[in-house]
Amino acid sequence: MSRPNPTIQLLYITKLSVSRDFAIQSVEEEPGSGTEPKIKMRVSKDEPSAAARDFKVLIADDSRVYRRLVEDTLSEKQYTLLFAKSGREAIDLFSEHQPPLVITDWMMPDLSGIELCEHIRKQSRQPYTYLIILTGNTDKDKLVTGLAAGADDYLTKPFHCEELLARVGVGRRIVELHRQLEAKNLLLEELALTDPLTGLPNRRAIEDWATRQLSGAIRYGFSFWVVLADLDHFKAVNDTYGHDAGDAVLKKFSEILKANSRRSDICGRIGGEEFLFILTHTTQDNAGIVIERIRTELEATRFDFDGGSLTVTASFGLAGFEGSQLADYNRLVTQADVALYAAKRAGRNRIEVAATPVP
Ligand code: GH3
Ligand code: MG
Ligand code: MG
Repeated sequence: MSRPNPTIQLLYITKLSVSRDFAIQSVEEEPGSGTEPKIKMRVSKDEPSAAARDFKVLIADDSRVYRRLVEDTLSEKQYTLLFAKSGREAIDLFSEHQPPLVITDWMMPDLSGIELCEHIRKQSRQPYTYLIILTGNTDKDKLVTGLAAGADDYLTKPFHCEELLARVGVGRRIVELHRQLEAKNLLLEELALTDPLTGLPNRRAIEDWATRQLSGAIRYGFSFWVVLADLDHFKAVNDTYGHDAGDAVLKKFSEILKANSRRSDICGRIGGEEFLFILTHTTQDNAGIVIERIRTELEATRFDFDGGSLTVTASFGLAGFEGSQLADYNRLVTQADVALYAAKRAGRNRIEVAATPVP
């Protein structure tokens, strides 16, 4: 089959029989020709990219003609296209598919493009949605209103197909930049909440988690236990075997802690050789059994280094409650700390339970 001549052609369409080999360049109303638009077409030169296929574009327009014109323009990039004949339909499709780019008409029977933009912006969803208003209205005031409603770009009908493609391309670039930024922010957030040596949550992460869990424990009456653990005579490990040996001990203790904590619990390193472990939905006796298991596992672990081999122990302080109680996270940590130092004073390598009841 021979391909159409790539030079610009003019033709009238009545049944929207636009060939996929063409990309629409502009649309003009022919005077006296009713609703039949006159379109200029030219052959697409671009190859579709694989990434484009994963990029969803929602087109909201009550005009069948314009939906089709936008479809034919964008189809050469092989974006995944979604079509809405009304504002309501656009909202439904948007909620269902969360497309990163929306091209909307201004005037639609039920909801205007402006209202659609405002609706999408109100959702303040992540990642970013790039909004293009495509309208017959050339009034500059309307452009300002559209941008103020949250649109990123404004294009007037009849559109130049290369311009629409280029502007959609800009939108895609912006959306991809937003995605990269969000991914980096997520990573930074994760790093800010992680102890780099052990990969465990750090003090801040535990505090965030614990504060939320504690309010659940208070409201729903489930148990909440705070365990503070501190390695015994750890300074001597560093002094005798070096800092790397000390780090290896810290990592091993982290592994033991993690292996003994349920997914619904949290354990982390809060600094130096101090660790925090929080258990919920368990009795004091069972919390004690878990901590005892951790204590004996560490005690039984032999660390071999160039300079020799050693065993390390840890002391533990436990504070918390079973049943409905009013409690404060920092107070519980302080109580666990007091219990921990009682364990240190009593000879180390042991567990002490906070004596004072939680007020
Ligand atoms: P105690 O039984 O009373 O807890 O004695 P300790 O020696 O464990 O306690 P101390 O607070 O005197 O010493 C803590 C040591 O932990 C000192 C420091 O060198 C070491 N330390 C803190 N952070 C790190 C770390 O990230 N890596 C290594 N290797 N050592 C650390
Ligand atoms: Mg110590
Ligand atoms: Mg210490």
